[in-house]
Amino acid sequence: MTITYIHAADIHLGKTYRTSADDSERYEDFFHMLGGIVSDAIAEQVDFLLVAGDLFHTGQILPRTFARTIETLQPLKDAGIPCIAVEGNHDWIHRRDSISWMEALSQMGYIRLLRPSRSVDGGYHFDPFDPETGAGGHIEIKGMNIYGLGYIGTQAGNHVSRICEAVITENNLLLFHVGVWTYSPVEIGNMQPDEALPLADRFSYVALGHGHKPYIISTPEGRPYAFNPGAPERVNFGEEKYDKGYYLVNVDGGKYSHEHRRTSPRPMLVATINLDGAENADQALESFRNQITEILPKTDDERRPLIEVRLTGRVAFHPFELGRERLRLSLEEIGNPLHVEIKNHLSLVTRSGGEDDIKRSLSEIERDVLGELISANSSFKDRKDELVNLALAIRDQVIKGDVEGEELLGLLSREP
Ligand SMILES: [Mn+2]
Repeated sequence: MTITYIHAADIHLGKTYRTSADDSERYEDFFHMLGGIVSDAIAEQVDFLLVAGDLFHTGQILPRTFARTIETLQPLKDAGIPCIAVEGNHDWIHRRDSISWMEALSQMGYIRLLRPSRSVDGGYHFDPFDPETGAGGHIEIKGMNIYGLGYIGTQAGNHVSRICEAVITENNLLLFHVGVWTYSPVEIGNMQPDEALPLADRFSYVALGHGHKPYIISTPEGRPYAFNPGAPERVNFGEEKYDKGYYLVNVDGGKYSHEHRRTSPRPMLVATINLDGAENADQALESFRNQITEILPKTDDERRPLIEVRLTGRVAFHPFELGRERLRLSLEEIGNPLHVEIKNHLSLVTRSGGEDDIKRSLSEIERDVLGELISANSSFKDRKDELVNLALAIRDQVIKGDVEGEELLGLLSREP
């Protein structure tokens, strides 16, 4: 018997930029991407579609995000193709109401949300999925046993033996929102390759999600067993060089073959612009414009790019003079970006020259100012560095514009 399925992950529906005027265009990118995968699933007549976590960008989504998700998944539901999903760190962290958006989708039959139950001694149980309640941890399709595990955080590696113990069937597949260290580009939520390896004995295919870059992990004998498709869209800056796509997998008589199908994400550019030696802000701006014009890729992609610019170099004017707004206007004129982030790392050199006169960079000045303000209060004095870092982290999140107020509060309540 032949089984065909699509394995996708990290769709991040609902991501937008609150600081951009054109956020609706970006917001639609992610639905468009999922819609394309749904169309492919129908065209390929797959037996099921896997979403290995982070269907949503945040735990608390807007009602319109829920409505657009239903609309996007409707053709799949109508075609009778099950969408089997687990929760990722983004879907999960803020769940505090009695029912999550993922659970609601599962009850309504748009996804089959798999989640194990736990016994008091920490054991895992994968109860059969019940379409009536939309809950369960295990589902069987055409003789393939599919198990689902969402995000269990940094302890994932310690749980592998208990997960394997809970599975007594043959011909198994595991959906698991976790990264495997060194392969995964993210730093949190990974396990070590040797911790993951026992999964290879129990599961023919481990469908990973979490890191937005594709990778495949093999046993020491060279059998690939764990697959991470990466996010199909470019979610964050830093993903501009990753291959983007999902896996189309075919199982024929127990033999697996996979293809990483490329998707077409929005153009993204991260540019470092060196303004070293600029005498004044006008000269720096001209150099900035010339360099950006050079760097911008010549493409026939109609979609407006996402651009992050890092300014570096020592200049003879105060870095504040080259204001964000001037840079932004120039960028808009040259590159017509949908969204821009500017990081100013310029440092000031005074006229007299010499090493002693190199003034600190903008980020050092920021740290000094914040440090003075914070240590002015004697009860904060001992925690100056920690609180400066926290203030800067919150500032960065606010500028990025895609975090909830609640998530920002979470940063504040974090243990030191
Ligand atoms: Mn993700």
